[in-house]
Amino acid sequence: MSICIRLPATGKTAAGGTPHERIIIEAMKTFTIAVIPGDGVGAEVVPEGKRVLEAAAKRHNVSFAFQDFDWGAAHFLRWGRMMPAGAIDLLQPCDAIYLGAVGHPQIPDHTTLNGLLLPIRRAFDQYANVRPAYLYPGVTSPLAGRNGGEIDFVVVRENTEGEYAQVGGFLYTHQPEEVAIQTAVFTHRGIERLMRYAFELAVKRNKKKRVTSITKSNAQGYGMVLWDRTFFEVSAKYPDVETESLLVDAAAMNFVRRPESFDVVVASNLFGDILSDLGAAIIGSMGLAASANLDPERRFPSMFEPVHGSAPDIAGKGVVNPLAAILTGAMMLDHLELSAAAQEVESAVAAVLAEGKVRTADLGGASRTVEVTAAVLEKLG
Ligand code: GGG
Repeated sequence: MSICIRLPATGKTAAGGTPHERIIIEAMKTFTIAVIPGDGVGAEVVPEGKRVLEAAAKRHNVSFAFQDFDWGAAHFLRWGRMMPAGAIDLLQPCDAIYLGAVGHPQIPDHTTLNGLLLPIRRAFDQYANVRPAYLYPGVTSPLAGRNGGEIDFVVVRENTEGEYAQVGGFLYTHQPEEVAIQTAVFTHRGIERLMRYAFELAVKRNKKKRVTSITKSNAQGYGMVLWDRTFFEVSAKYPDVETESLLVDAAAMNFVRRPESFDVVVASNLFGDILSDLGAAIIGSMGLAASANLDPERRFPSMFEPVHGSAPDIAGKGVVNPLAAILTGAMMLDHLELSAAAQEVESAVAAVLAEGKVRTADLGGASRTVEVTAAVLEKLG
């Protein structure tokens, strides 16, 4: 069994008597990272991400103590649970969690998701799911006439309540009159803190300074009405940030028709999940979509995962694109306040994509997973 141990922070130790003998030892800061490769291609992309993280850390005099947890579908098939009963306690002391993917053809998707991913997001109050959509120079968007850098927005998805609250149940199970009730839960506290995060992000990005709120209040007259009201309430505190409120259906159209107009897009759990996949598609590949499940208050470890799933159709073949996991690692570096290292990883990925020589099949190439990582490591220097 692995255990996360929080290691001491950076310190300086002075030793020796004479100035000649006095050696200043910089104790290297070590971050403990819980690693859950999970299922399918998760087990292939996570080792690649770790290699890049280690190389980036070395350049900045920090290190990572990775604690691997073999949870996921294989654990479920053996023990009947995606992760053990005390899993949350084991993860809690870690500085961050690095996750691959969950999902297995022999296990219902609601079992895998509700057995691992969703409970971790909720237990650690990772209420902001941040999913950037950036069209890298050298990558072809399926949208005609879009050049590198022209699509550049971030979907901020509510991550602990809304349509994923798991409130409901079945009546008359497996009978012709069966009823399933699935209740969405929207709280003012939950929406307000997410909206504040989205507005702060628009200010920090300092690009278009625009927040687009995704709603469906024309049809959903309670939860989405509270959503809209809270959006306008928070927006009043940010007079320098432009606002827009779009019905989710109109937003889906506009992701295709005018993606360049978006900066920060704030959405409920379900709408954010769907729109961020569309975001991944228009930037050229799901294999480039990174994400962070953040507890912005840093009370608990945040979790970093590529947006893609376990992709059983290509798992085990060594051909999956590792760049989503690598860019996810860069988001983790940024969260750990290693922003220079994060920037270097991002630039290395951008350089590989701009060059266009090494790329996996999802981007029209024939390179293998490890070749892409090698190219990123070479650019990293
Ligand atoms: N990268 C983690 C993973 O396997 N995601 C697949 C998935 O379906 N996620 C749903 C969600 O993000 O709520």
